Amino acid sequence: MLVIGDISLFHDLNGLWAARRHTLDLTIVLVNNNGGGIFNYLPQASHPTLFEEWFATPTGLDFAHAAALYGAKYTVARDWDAFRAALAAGLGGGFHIVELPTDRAANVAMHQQAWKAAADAAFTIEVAPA
Ligand SMILES: Cc1ncc(C[n+]2csc(CCOP(=O)(O)OP(=O)(O)O)c2C)c(N)n1
Ligand SMILES: [Mg+2]
Repeated sequence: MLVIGDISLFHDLNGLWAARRHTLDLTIVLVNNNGGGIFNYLPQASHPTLFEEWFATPTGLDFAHAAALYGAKYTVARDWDAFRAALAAGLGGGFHIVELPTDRAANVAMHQQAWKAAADAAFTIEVAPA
C-alpha cells in the first residue's frame, strides 16, 4: 500500500507503469487536496492569488484517467465507510487507486484546533495543583 499526495503522484505518474508491468498487488491511497497542502501552513498562504499559482500549484487533474491508462481500478471514497470498503477490496489483490478528496484550508484549520486543544490540555496539567 502507498499513501501519497496528488502533486507527488503527478510528479511520478509514469511509475504506475511498473505496477502494471509486474502485475503488482498494489493499493495507492491518493490524498487529493488539489495542490501542495503542506504549503498551506506557510505565511504566504494568506496571499491567495500568488499562493495558488506559485506555491499550491493545483493541477485540477482527474486521476481516474491515469488509472485507466495504467490499468488500475479507481475508486473515490467520499466517506469512511466507502474508504474502508475500497481498502478491503484493494487488499484482496490487484492494482487499485483509492482517492480521498480533501480540502487544504480545512486541513490547516483542523490542525490548528488540535494544536490549541493540546496546548490547552498541557497548560492545564502544568498549573493544576498536586
Ligand atoms: C522531487 C521534489 N520536488 C519538489 C519538492 C518540494 N515539495 C515538497 S512538498 C511538495 C508538495 C506536495 O504536495 P502533495 O503531494 O499533493 O502533498 P500534500 O502536501 O498536499 O499532502 C513539494 C512540491 C520535493 N520535496 N521533492
Ligand atoms: Mg496535495
